[in-house]
Amino acid sequence: MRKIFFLSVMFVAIFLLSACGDEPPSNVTNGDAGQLIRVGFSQADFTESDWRIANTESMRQAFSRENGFDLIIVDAQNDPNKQLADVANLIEQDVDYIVIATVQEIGWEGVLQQARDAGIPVILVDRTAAVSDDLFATWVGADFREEGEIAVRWLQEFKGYDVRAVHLQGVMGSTAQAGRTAAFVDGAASNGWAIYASMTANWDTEQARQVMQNWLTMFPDINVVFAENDNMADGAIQAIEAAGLTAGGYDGITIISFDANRRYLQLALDTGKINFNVESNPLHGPRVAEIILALERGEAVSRINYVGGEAFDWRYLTQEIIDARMY
Ligand code: GYE
Repeated sequence: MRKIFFLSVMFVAIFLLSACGDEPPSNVTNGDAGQLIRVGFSQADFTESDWRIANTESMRQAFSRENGFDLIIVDAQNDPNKQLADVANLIEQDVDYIVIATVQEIGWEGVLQQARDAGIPVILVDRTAAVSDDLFATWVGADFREEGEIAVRWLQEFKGYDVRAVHLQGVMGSTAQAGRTAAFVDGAASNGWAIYASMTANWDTEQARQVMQNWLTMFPDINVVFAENDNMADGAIQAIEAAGLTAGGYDGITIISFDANRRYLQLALDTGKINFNVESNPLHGPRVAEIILALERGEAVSRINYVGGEAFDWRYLTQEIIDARMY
């Protein structure tokens, strides 16, 4: 059970822990030093968010030559079609393994069948793909619907039935967006909450700021922002303050966010501007490297590897908690 830093003991959120453990192993090294394992990693977008930057760095560190890997990383730049072409190119390069953080879940049947026909195992990381189980070896990621449900349970506790929300969504069709959105929409329906508007801001701060600026003119009585990542929460806060309003705390517009990047937890501790933040741990590198080495040894790996997380209520954050975090 992971530590949950908010008030009520009722909210005991037990994330499904992965077969790889919830903390990444300290070091993962390919025992066969003479033979580098060639890994092609298709990343959704190098720069889309703090989370993504931490994720890419974690993969680079885990798949180092010192650890016995030869890593090729390609950046899909959040373009689903480019990502399909990137993966097809990795197949042509005949790498030993392909790792994919999908931009979108759909459209993967063809290229993953090519990988299977080429005998290249595919590991899905962070986001998954809407394909039959035989087209990938395993998926390592968070239970995004569970993340959203944790936020909903906290909002019930904090705001009761008086929720007049707007909803900033991630890239539409990505696994994280789909899970968090589903939880919030269902939670709003069962609690009778109002969601005045939902729109994607593609995980991006500036896009979120512009969308929120418009919403503040359309809906003067907004009291909650449900932002599906920290960078969009940041943009919403900027728009709220530019309008002369207050973000966060007990009296401002309640801000809910996801990812729990260190700098946004610090913002919450210092200012209270993010009320509740659900972690989605990005440090998948060692977990995926451990899985590849297990496959190299001919070991079976579980198909689904959920990675746990924590959740942070601004009222109970401390500098010690923040300083102890890995990203
Ligand atoms: O919330 C966002 C990133 O898939 C969990 O993608 C990831 C999401 C994360 O860009 O910041």
